[in-house]
Order: sequence, then structure tokens, then C-alpha cells
Amino acid sequence: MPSVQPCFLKAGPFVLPLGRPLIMGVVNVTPDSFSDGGDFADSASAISHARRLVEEGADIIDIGGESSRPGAAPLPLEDELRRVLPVLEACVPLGKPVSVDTCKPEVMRMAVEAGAAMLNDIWAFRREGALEAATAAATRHGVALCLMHMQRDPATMQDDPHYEDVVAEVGAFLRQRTQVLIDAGVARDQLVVDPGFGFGKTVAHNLALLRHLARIAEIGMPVLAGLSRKSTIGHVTGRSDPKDRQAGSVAAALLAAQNGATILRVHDVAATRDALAMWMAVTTEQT
Ligand code: HH2
Repeated sequence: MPSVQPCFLKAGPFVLPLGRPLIMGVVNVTPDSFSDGGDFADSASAISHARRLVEEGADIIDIGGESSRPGAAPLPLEDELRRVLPVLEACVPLGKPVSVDTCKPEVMRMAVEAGAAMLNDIWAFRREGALEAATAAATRHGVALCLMHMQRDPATMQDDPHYEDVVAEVGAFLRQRTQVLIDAGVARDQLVVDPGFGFGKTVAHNLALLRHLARIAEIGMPVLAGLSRKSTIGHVTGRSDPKDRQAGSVAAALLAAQNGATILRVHDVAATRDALAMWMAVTTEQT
């Protein structure tokens, strides 16, 4: 696979230039997310939160109805649809690409019908029926697909995760999964890879992945980095409440951008946007 970074990402009707890192704002329509569980659990508050994130500068909105925190209980299909669809329908007219964070093929299909421009799957489309649903979404509707690495499953992933070489193993997994999608007919410029910070990884694994993110970018697909408010930031900063991790999260987002990430999945859009603006002003040669 080529290691040059793509210049744009196709996501439904959108063509997103990747000349600067894009900000993906998180909207968790959940009572139990580790980062903001319960804050936006009803449709009305989730919709107004999404509007606010767009005003603050989000380039993409990512709606999730099921928490993936370690040990989270699986959510029945009907409940996930009831949480996600009304928020998605209200967000599509905001004019930004809307991503849906799901591993269920039925949710993928209905999300695409309702106007989702991207599907984000922490299982990298490995659950039964997901590959078919994602391939159809990409080839028939032009939807972008984000494939994330996770060791084991949310229930057990943090039970003593182990790698010989975390960067090499995560990279090999993402190369293999993107090839599966390409072989199924998905265009390269609709694919995004994600090392899955916090998903079956210790603090040391997460820091190694952040330090060597450029090796993941060598796959030749846009890299999405989701470090926002995660426990590694709590560990490094000593902040036990995820909502107190904004400064650490912004620093981690900048480091990810510096090391090759082109989509930053964050809760704190305004702060991330300002930090990125400073970083871009210094690193983009203008005079
Ligand atoms: N992290 C979370 C959820 N979805 N998707 C991708 N592609 N990458 C990530 O790092 C990622 C993700 C977990 O964060 P959050 O949504 O805030 O929490 P929860 O899963 O508890 O709702």
C-alpha cells in the first residue's frame, strides 16, 4: 500500500480536504459514557450539544448511542436506534458530515438512509453482517468508513492487554482490515484508520502509539485519533474526573496532529480548535 497521505476524504456528499487536521466532535446520546455519560442522554440536549459543537468549529459530528467503556453492558438494537436516529436526523441539516459510532449492521443501514456520511466502528466492521452493511454504505452511498483497532472486546479489553510490539501489531491489523474493505470494493479515499487509544491498551501502549503515530500514518490512509478525556490522560495528569482532563486532552490532540493524525475525535471542540489554530499558524509557512 502507498505511504503517501491522501489529500481528501470522501464522506457521502462531502469531500473533506485533509490539508489541516479535522475536528470530530463527540455527541454521546448515552446515560453511561465514561466521558460525559448522562449529559446528553435525551435527544433535545444531544441535538443542542451537536449544534454547539458545530458553532465551535467541529468539522464532523460523531453520534454514538452505545457506550464502549470497559465493562459497558451491550445495548439492544431498538434502544440504540431510538437514541441515535432522532439526533442524526436533526444534525444532518447542520451542513457538516455526520458520523455514526456503531457496530450494529442494522444501525449502519438505517443511519445511512437517514443521511449519515460516515460510519465509525470500534470493531472495524468485524461483527456479523457489519462488513456487508459497511460495504453497501460505501459503494452505494459514498459513505466514509472508520476502522478502529481493539484488542478483545469492551467487556474484557482492559484485563491485562499484551503486545510484543503494539505499534507494529496495531498497524498490521489496520492494514489487513483496510485491505478487506478494498477487496470488497470500497474506494481508498473513503477509508480512515484509528489505532483505538484505550481499547485493550495500557498507558504505556497508548503513549507508544501516540509517540509513533507516524508509523500508523504510513498505511497511507487518514488517521483518526481519539484520546479525548481517556484514562491515559487521567493517569499522566492525575485528574480522576474525565471532565477535568481538557488541557491534557488538547495537548494529546496536538501531539497526535503533529505525529500525523488528520482527524481528532474530541469532546472539547472550542479548546481543540484554538490550540490547532496556534499550531497551524506556527507550522504553516506564511512569510
Ligand atoms: N473512543 C470512544 C468511542 N468511539 N471511536 C473511534 N473511532 N475512536 C475512539 O477512540 C473512540 C471511538 C470512547 O469515547 P467516548 O465516546 O467518549 O465514550 P463511550 O464509549 O463511553 O461513550
